[in-house]
Amino acid sequence: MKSWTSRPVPQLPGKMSGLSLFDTVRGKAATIEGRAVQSMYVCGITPYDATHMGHAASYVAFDLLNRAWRDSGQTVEYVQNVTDVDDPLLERATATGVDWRDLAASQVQLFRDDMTALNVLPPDHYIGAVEAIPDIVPAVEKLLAEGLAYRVAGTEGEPDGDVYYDVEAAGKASGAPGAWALGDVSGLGETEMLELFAERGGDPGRPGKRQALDPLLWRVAREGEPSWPGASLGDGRPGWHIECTVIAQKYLPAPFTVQGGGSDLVFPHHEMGAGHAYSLSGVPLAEHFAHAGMVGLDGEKMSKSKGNLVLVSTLRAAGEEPSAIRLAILANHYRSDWSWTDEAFIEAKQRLEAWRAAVSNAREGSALPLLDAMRRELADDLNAPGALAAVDRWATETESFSGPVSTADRALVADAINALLGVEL
Ligand code: 5CA
Ligand code: ZN
Repeated sequence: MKSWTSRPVPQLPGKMSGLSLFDTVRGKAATIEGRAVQSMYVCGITPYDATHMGHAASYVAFDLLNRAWRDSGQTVEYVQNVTDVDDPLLERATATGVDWRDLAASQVQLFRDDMTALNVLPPDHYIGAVEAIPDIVPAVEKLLAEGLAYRVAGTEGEPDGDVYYDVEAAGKASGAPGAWALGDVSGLGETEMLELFAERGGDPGRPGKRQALDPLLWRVAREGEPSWPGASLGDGRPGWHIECTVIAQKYLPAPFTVQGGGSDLVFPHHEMGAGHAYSLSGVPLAEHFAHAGMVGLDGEKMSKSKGNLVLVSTLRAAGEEPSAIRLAILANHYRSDWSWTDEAFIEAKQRLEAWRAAVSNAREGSALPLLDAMRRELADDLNAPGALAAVDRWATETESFSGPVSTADRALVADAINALLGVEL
């Protein structure tokens, strides 16, 4: 699938060092080992509605990581998917009388436009679930052949042959160091897992499953639903977790450095993906799992199904500056849960104006210490609010400065804010 185009990242003198990132599996910050090439998979959108501030915040979070790695002199291989066939997409298309393909295509384009506007660096591979089906089919066949997946018999209204992942068999089969067993990624107990599984696309009550938590790998064709050739599986469409696993394994090394997404993906999505990957390859999917907090509106999680959305595209259409939207997001630590408010957006706009005014008054020698301070904050688990506070302090000092303006410092401060925070002044 076509990705989007990024604006150039300015080169800065020196580099960031000693990056640490909170790792969900370890439950604490981990030092990310330096290497020439880092690799990252960030879960993409399900394109049935426009990008809301929650999605945007999750992509801005991992964009900070991308930028931190680049600033450390490392190359980044970045892959993102689009869940361009899934129940919510098909349901929305039916409800609105739009062809599901047209709905997906239009929302993906809107997402690309939003990401470009927000200066989020694009993935090197942007892969739709549909285009990955030829790679997913043999992966599911392999799991079946190894006894880590099974077919469920049809019941009234459901045809024969849906394929499920056997979490218990997979957990027992691994056993080696670094191997996966259910709960390793999320650290959750069974009761919590069951609740979340039902909430987040799982079907714990499906008759014929060996375990309530076994996730779907392949859904055989149903009347009125799109389907693709599945070789020995029969026509059908893929489950959600196997989609991301297969795409990540195809385009990234094993294990890759960071698997990212919002915290609502910890379970079951990243848990099951880690299991699928280990079952398929015998090595872990990723070295680290990192998750962004949930963004709400008026205290409730922002979600397409609740309809309480603040859309990036609506704000853009109203003439709001993408740099201000980005600053409003960055005022919150990526791991915290927070709510979008008009007041905070007004503050972000004021901050942008204050920074612009300060940059045009930059004092000689003031830029390098600021760059150091920003790098220190961002190397510490991507502490964007800390980096913003460093620029605020610099801006306050600069405001009262009345000597000659340094063009070199002016350019370096603007470049640092652009390269590290993705905010264009
Ligand atoms: N297509 C799947 C991932 S493979 C999916 O979850 N799509 S999504 O459109 O629902 O979400 C896209 C990304 O935005 C995910 O990382 C998700 O965790 C994140 N996200 C969704 N809602 C919020 C929210 N309210 N706050 C923060 N992040 C969110
Ligand atoms: Zn995913």
